[in-house]
Amino acid sequence: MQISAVNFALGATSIKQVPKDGIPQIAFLGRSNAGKSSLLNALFEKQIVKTSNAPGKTRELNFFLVQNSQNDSFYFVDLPGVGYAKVSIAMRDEMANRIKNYVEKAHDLKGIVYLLDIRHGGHQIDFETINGIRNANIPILFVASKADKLNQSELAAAKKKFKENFCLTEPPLTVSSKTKKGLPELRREINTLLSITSTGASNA
Ligand SMILES: Nc1nc2c(ncn2[C@@H]2O[C@H](COP(=O)(O)OP(=O)(O)OP(=O)(O)O)[C@@H](O)[C@H]2O)c(=O)[nH]1
Ligand SMILES: [Mg+2]
Repeated sequence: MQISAVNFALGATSIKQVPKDGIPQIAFLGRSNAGKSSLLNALFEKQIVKTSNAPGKTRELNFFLVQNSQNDSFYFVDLPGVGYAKVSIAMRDEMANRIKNYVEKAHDLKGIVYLLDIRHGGHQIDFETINGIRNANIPILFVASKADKLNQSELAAAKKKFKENFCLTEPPLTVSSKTKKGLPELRREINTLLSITSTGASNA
């Protein structure tokens, strides 16, 4: 997918505000600070999504309307990070509910890019969230982020562990928003997700 235009469309705080215009949606999910917003900026090749050193930056379901070079339209959705501890329990529950409702009810959601920091093998909240997505039959593309933080041998070991932990058939894609490593492969995999019409999964 070569992106020719991107515009912020809306920030949704409830399922009622999620677009129902038939345009396919790809959502980016993962723990807070995993690098979702940074990855979107890297894919968009412009700094349109807010990122932060402080986890918990993204609170709304942020919809970006994207056009590719063939003039097809899609939404890329920047979701709040799951399991962020430093907000009130009420706020954390509300964000978890927003995500759950979206995953279970959004008609045009074609797939979820699930991001994990390559240095972490996965936390309880990742396993719980991934089970929920699998139960909702939404295809998942597993992506290990911040690949620039490890050397080659550490990367190989981390990919193997990641594959085992999440019972994947293939190792995850590894990407870095900083060095742009893995972005061409990610674009290709997103294309594949968009072309899946029945339920199924990419590397899940
Ligand atoms: N070295 C390195 N740092 C990264 C990379 N991607 C993101 N970061 C850093 O990680 C921090 C969090 O990035 P965000 O993109 O805001 O993470 P997020 O998943 O959107 O976080 P929430 O909005 O809290 O859920 C920021 O300090 C980024 O600069 C990467 O590929 N390499
Ligand atoms: Mg974010």
